[in-house]
Amino acid sequence: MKTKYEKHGSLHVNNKGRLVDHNGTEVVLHGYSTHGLSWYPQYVNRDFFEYMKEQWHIDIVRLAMYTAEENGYCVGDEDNKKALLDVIDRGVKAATELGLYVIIDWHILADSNPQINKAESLKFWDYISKKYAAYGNILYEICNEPNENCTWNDVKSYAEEVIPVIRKNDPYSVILVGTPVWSQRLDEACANPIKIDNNVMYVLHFYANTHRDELRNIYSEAVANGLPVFVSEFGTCSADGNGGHNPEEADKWIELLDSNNTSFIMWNISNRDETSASFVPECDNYTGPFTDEDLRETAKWFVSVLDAHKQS
Ligand code: IDC
Repeated sequence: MKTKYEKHGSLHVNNKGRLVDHNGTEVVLHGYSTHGLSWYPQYVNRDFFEYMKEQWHIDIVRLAMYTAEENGYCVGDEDNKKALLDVIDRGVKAATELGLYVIIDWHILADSNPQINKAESLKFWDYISKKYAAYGNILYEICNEPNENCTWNDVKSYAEEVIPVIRKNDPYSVILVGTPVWSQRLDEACANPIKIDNNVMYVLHFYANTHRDELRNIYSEAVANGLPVFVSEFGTCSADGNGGHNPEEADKWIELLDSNNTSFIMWNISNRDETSASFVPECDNYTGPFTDEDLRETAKWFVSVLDAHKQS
C-alpha cells in the first residue's frame, strides 16, 4: 500500500487554509511524536518507524527536540548540538526512506518565549532548511509551545524573523507556528495572522483530560474563520502528561478534528513512567515488534484510532 507521501508528495496550505497536495486534494495526517530527542534517542531508528508505519498506519513522525530541558539544544555544548543534529538526520532519513512525512520540532517549553533562544533558533533553521530543502516530506515546527510571559506579538515577530531565513533556503515546505498559552490561543493568531508567508499553519495542542469544551470552541471558531490549524501534539491524559487516560473526552476531540479534516499527532513515544508514554516502563524494546502488554492504555487507544483512520 502506498503511503500518503508516496501518493500526495509535497504539501502546501491553500487559500482556504487547507493542507493540500499539488493537485489541490486535501490531505490529513496522523502520527506519533517522539519524546525529547535528547531523552529518548533510541526510538529514532528505521525499524521502529517501519513498525509504526506498517502496524499502526502512521503517516508522519514528529521529532521533538527540546531546546532548554535535559541536554536540550540550547543548554548543552557543541558536542551535544552535534549529537542532536545526528538524531534528527537519522530520523529524517528513516522517515524519508519509508515514505513518511516528518516534522522537525524546535521544542521550546521551559524557555517559554521563543525570543529567548532566537539567536540559536535562527542558526538552527538556516542549517536545517538548507540541509533538507530538497526533501519535500518535511514540515518545520518553529516553536512548540510559547507559554508564560509570552504574547502573540512575541511569537509573531519571532516567526517573522525565522520564516525568511527558512524561505531563503526552502521556498516550499509548510511551517508550523505555535500559539500562546502552550499552543492553545488560536484566536490570537486569528485576530492578527502572519502576513509575510502563506504556507504557514497554526498549532493547537490539547490534553483531553484537561482541555475540553472551552478549547474546542476556540478551535472550532478558528477553523470556521479559515485559520490553517495543525494539531502537532495531543494527549488523552492531563496537561502534565500524566493523570488519567480519558478516552471519552479524547474521542470527542478526534470526532471534531475529523469533521474539519485537521491533522493530529499524539504525544509521546517513550517508556517513561507517565500516562502519555506509549510503552510501559518495563518495555525496553526500541524497534518492535511489540505485544499488547508493551503498550500503555493511551497507546492502545491511539493504535485503534489510527487503524480507524487508515487509508484504503
Ligand atoms: C513532558 C514530558 C515529560 C517531561 C516534561 C518536561 O511528557 O516526561 O518531564 O515534558 O517538562 C506539553 C509539552 C511536552 C510535555 C507534555 C506533557 O509540549 O513537552 O512533555 N505537554 O506535560 N504540552 C502540554 C503537555
